[in-house]
Amino acid sequence: MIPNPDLSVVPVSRTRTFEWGRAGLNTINNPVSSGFGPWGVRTDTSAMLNADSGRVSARPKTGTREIWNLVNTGSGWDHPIHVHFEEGQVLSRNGSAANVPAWERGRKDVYRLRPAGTISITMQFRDWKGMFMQHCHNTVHEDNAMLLRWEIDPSTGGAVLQPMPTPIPSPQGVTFQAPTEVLPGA
Ligand SMILES: [Cu+2]
Repeated sequence: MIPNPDLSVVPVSRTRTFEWGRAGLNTINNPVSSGFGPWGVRTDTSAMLNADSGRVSARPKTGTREIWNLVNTGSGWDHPIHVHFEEGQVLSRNGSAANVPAWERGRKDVYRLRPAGTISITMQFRDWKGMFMQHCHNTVHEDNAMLLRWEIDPSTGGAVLQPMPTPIPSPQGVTFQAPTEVLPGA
């Protein structure tokens, strides 16, 4: 295995917290773009929200590094959280780096979130721009709204259209519409 990239040389521009649990609600209620619970994700101080592909929940800036705290608010499930398209490294489990075994210290994009546990990860948003998602990879959860959209904000560099239109699939093909909601402070 090659050594990990040394992310400690990149300043942390922001820390976000994503809580994964039940009792999600939907603020958009678009029957095409919305998912409906009971599972959901709380982003920082937002409500516990069901998925909606029209909602942008986080907008990290190109080239910056962030720390994301993933929190399991329940005690009955493991949630394997998959963050699309950018690799990360695990900093700590339940607040301590000593809780991260050697086999979990490599470059990762799925993070096992244990019951009632917390895992802190760090990523630098590098080459890939645009619309991404993160979700629990338990099918019964990702299909029941434990999924959110995030988008790399190119305002510090990069030439992409912003914001990306939301794809709306149908049997007749895909149409696009403007994002429905951007969470305050995203
Ligand atoms: Cu899950």
